[in-house]
Amino acid sequence: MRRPSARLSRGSLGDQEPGQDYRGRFANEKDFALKPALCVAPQTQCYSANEHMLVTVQQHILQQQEDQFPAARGNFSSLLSGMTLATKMIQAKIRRAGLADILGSAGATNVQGEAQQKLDVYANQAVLHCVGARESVALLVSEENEEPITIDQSPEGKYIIVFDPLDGSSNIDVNVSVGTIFSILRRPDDVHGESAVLQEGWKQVAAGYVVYGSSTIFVYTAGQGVFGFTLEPEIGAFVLSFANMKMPMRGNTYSTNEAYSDTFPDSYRTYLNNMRSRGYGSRYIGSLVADFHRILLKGGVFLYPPTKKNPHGKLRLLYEANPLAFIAEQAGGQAVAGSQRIMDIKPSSIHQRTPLVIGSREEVIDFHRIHSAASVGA
Ligand code: FDP
Repeated sequence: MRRPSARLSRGSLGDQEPGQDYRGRFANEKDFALKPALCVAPQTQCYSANEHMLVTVQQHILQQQEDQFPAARGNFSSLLSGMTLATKMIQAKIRRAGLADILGSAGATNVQGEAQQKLDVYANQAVLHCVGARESVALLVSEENEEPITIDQSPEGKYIIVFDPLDGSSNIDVNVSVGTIFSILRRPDDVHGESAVLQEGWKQVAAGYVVYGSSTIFVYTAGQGVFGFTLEPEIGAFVLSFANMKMPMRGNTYSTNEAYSDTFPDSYRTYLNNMRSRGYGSRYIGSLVADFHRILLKGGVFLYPPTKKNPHGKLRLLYEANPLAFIAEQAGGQAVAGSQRIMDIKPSSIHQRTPLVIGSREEVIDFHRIHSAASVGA
């Protein structure tokens, strides 16, 4: 793939990105000090878009890096700006669903054996096009492609982008929120191809998602807190709207496909019964990004347990569970698969599935306690 020169101004994140120190830790509670103009709060702060004080995602990344990594070369921020461009293209298509011929099946199945929607195909092409052309990309891994796509095997190819271009795509045709999820890994020296991608989640350099809902929101972490940006349609830019996001320690809802609960392992059923007996409500959209976004803002827990149909869980470790786990932990929450921290799982294949329990810290601790007791008793 031919790439245009994409170097950004000095001060953006390049070789010295954060995100390398998550081994063995559940929650990273580090607060990140931004310049006063951005105003950090101990709790998530909502910004009303004030035209005199707009902070775009690009400005925000540059400002973070200027403070922390003054010698950085800009490759990393260029990657993130490739992602934001792709997601703006995707959201523009989604907003025209029903007007243009973009709803329905594309007539093929993807590597997961799932029917590909036309928008799945478009979203995949948009990310491949926008991110693949950026300098420093070594490999791209998409839910929609069986094999990793090699972009640059030279030492300049430093980063691996792993993504689900359109998550929750079975909801597209019925006007329910969908999303894009991505994770950025550093390519280990002299390692190429699939084995370069098979890294534990704690090695992620950055992760994020976009939820195409009543508004379009971009949420990301580079290991220094979680920040949310709302697409301002008038100017076509993602504008800072949630600074230093923190997930509430508890919520009052759980989110799972209860239709499968008869086939959940006992510990998951015990945990659900426990929450019901404490008066919890249920909220399940069936679009992971949308369900997670609600939990990030309001607290609670999302579960996709092993089921009879999917004994290893349904969700994908590398481009669904890991990026959301990184964001959850950075916001003070947790993410586990049974008794194991999601970000400690060593992947054995790029499309590996995993069970997932993710959400507020206290909720996941409750689950972990019940699950561990069941394992000891078994
Ligand atoms: P979808 O199949 O519509 O793409 O991983 C994909 C996903 O949606 C998640 O977004 C969602 O949380 C989950 O699957 C829904 O699965 P169920 O239909 O089995 O509940």
